[in-house]
Amino acid sequence: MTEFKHFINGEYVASRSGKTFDNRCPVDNRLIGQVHEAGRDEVDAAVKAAKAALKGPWGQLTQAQRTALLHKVADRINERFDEFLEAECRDTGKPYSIASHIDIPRGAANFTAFAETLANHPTEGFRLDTPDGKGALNVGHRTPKGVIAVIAPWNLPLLLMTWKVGPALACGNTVVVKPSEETPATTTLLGEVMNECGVPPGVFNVVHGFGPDSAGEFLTSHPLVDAITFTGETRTGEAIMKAAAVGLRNISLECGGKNPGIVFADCDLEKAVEGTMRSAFVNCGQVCLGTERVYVERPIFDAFLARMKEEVAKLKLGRPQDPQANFGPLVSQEHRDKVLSYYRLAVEEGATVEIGGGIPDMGAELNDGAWVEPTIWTGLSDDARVIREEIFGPCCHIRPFDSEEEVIRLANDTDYGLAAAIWTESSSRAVRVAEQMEAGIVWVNSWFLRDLRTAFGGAKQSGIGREGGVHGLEFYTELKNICIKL
Ligand code: NAD
Ligand code: 6OD
Repeated sequence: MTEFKHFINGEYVASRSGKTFDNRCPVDNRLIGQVHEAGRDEVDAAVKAAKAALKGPWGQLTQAQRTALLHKVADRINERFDEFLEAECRDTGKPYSIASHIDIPRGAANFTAFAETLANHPTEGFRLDTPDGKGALNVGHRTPKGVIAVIAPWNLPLLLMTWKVGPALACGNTVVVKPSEETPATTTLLGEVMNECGVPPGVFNVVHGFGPDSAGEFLTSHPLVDAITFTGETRTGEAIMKAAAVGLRNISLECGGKNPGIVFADCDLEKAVEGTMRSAFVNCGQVCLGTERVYVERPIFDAFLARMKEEVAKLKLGRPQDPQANFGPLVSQEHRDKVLSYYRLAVEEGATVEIGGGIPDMGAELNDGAWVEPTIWTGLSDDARVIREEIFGPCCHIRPFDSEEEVIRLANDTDYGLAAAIWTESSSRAVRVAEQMEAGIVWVNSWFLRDLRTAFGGAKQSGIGREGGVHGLEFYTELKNICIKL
């Protein structure tokens, strides 16, 4: 059993109140750890340590020194790869085969990519004509925003936390991270790495706990926090936005999605099936960019559905360590209850269950885990709740369409606007349709193909702001204009 403590000012500390909560493994629901729950005192200590560190040795580092330090952090994560992998898979139940390709390498790459991008970003300059003919020079100068609160979710714990900590530190800020209550392990482990690499105390802090009336709320409402970056549900984003309004703190919100996949009859069918399988079922469907609504042009509808069912039947459920396994449990019993409630609702709303729809029999040792069957539905109406609400599970609805105009309307008929995937061999159609998607990210003949230099974020209720590449600079730095009269 592991004890997860807060990481404040370079040291692991217990909650003064002694309050802890259980950490369970979703593979079999066994108790694997006790997590200390931060009260206002621990959050206050973490924020004050982060504030003080801005003025300490961290604040004196040159950009080159910071870049070198962040490379060291990435290298150390890679050196301790197996520990991170084991910790992440124990918390989430996801297969090693997935976490070793996605979660851990990206968890490290987030430090190097942003250190390099930001180190090589030019500043803006304008020469202004003045009446005396001598002119003036305007120079943009960026400074760190200050203390950044990072509120992270459980689906890709290390990846999505470092996706924010990487650019925050690259820009010279300090951070207080609140990982999800479901997945405390890799964020806690990162504290050790920071110390091993010589990152000064107070630069990276971690407080554990829940959202409302717990660490999340105490952190986002702390007056010394200068900006809040959040990934999670849209409703939580609304609560955080309200907290940030006090003191006019900046926010970056990466929230939910109900993403469409559009499969045109002129696609490469096998590519479309392979990509849609990943977008609906990888990480047990717990990816914000995942496809829960699939629209298929009528001439290939039957063939596409048949191939998807064949591929779903081949998914291999199993323990994280099983090299053959490519499908794990959901993150928790609580999330399973939510996903299963949608499985029941789909039937009540008139869906045909094409495959799945229930709980698999995993055998005596695993039956207490948060397992659900990968599921495909057809036959729902466009206003069904299952079509409109984010489920965040391994399931999708497949519906035929007859024209480009119709499918664009259907794809955009949602409160969300995170991502879309388009499958077609016609490049002009791909561009035409992509340009009309009301979404922050559109993939053509691919899905979750990431280039960290690009803008990432959602439209409509999927979020506010863009991170990635230099786009994060707007959030993670304060831009000052210096005007020099010549
Ligand atoms: P969640 O909103 O329940 O929790 C996210 C984090 O917010 C957790 O650390 C939680 O403790 C904290 N939190 C909850 N209430 C809070 C409050 N009032 N104040 C401060 N903190 C609070 O989300 P989740 O269930 O962990 O993650 C799944 C959701 O995240 C899905 O909706 C998914 O689409 C979304 N998501 C979005 C992206 C993206 O990039 N757009 C990426 C991953 C996940
Ligand atoms: O790849 C990323 O940078 C990113 N933010 C992915 C988000 C995945 C959502 O579950």
